[in-house]
Amino acid sequence: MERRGAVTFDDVNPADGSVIAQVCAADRGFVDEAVAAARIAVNGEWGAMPVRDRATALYRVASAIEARSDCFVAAEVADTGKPVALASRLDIPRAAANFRVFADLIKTAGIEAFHTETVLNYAVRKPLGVVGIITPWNLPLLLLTWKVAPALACGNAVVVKPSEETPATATLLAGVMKEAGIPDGVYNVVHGFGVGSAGEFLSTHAGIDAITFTGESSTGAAIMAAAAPTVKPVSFELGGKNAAIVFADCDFEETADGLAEAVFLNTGQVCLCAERVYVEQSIFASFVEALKRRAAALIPGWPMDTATTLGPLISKEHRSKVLSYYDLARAEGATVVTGGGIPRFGDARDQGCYVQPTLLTGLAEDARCVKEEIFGPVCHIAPFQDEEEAIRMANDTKYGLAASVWTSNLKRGHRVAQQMKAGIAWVNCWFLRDLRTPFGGAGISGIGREGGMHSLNFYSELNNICVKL
Ligand code: NAD
Ligand code: 6OD
Repeated sequence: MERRGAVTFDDVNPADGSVIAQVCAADRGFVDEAVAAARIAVNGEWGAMPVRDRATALYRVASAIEARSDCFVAAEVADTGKPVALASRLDIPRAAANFRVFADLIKTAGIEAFHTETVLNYAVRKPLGVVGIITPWNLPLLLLTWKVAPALACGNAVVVKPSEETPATATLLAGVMKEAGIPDGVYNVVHGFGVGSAGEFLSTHAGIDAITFTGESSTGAAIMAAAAPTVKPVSFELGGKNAAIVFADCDFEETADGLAEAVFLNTGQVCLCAERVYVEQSIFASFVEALKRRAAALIPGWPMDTATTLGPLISKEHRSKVLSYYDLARAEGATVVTGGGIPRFGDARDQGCYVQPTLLTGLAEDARCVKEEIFGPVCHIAPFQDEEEAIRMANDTKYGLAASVWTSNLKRGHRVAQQMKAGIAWVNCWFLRDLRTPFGGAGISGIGREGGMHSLNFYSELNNICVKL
């Protein structure tokens, strides 16, 4: 169902500040209608559909995304300003993969059973009901489908609220759902903002059975409070201030390449990006130089140019935040190794949201720029003397999302990775994701785990049946 005539807001292309669409903001009544439609779907054909048929429907969704890949890529690039090469390689293929992986998994997911001489206990998996899904702007379709796919696999219906910055691909997905034969009411999109808008209407709604959210830690706290009166289960994937530890025995060039990606991919707007890089003293100076060379090699440009490797930030507001941290870093005594400002193009991109990739050194470990998530193409690089000091500095954070360890000593790789306070710790790699593995954060980086069976368990009601034999 589409609603016209409501309040609208601008969808802005961050590459040049142009307005690319008007988006209808859902009012409370529209959210009510979406939740009601979802309830009918979950209580009807969809909720009752045999698992094999549901999985087949999800495979059709994956194929339909792939068939319309160019359209999804163009929409994602226009909304986010991310390089077309990145959206084509990561965002859109991963969206299709999310549906395939969870379709595979639901078909093969077993149940728990405990059998004694006198009693048989076994669990049955039922849909939770109507799931509210609230997502951010950095990897819009990837992160949305990471939640939609397992929720649908478990027989739920969903009401999704994509970020106000990136409404396009969630909307296109509705067309794909229809094409793929997903019944009406199973996938519903409401657009808008947080407080006093669709985000709040959803998280406080009595007809929503669970909320799954990806975004800032402070937003997670607000949603948790809003969801508390109706006792909704919540799953939160929140912010990070991720550390990388580089030992002198690492493969130098491979590590510098890996770290350049970990710091600058998606203009640093990936929750898993490394914003704190700790380098063993003996290679510190040469490693800083190696990262500086890689920062200089990035190509800021028009997002649809296949040569572009660095797009703009998402919005003017976010750029002001990132630039305020560049200024704060100077005030806190940082050496700006490279960057620290805004690039000039001499064309419409000067109306966009670009910033220079930036490397900082020389900050104290308690500096705000070392403690607070910036979410831009920037990191602070600090030297360490030994393994113990590196682990202590890496773990000195309220966050706990991701970490990476770079060393050719695998024994040390395992040892250090296992001591990281982080939902995921990579050894000699970054952002390699097996979708069946647990994903989530420690500390203020999240609540719960999604991925593989962890997702299926969150999106299901497990009922235990106890039979006296
Ligand atoms: P955000 O928290 O500002 O917004 C995320 C979503 O929440 C948006 O749809 C927004 O409209 C909505 N929202 C905002 N306030 C709300 C409220 N009070 N009630 C209900 N909904 C509300 O985050 P963002 O700026 O879109 O994304 C960047 C943040 O997301 C960073 O902190 C980043 O680390 C985090 N993130 C985390 C992960 C992860 O997997 N852990 C992944 C991506 C992004
Ligand atoms: O790969 C994923 O499943 C995932 N949730 C990635 C999160 C990236 C954060 O920006």
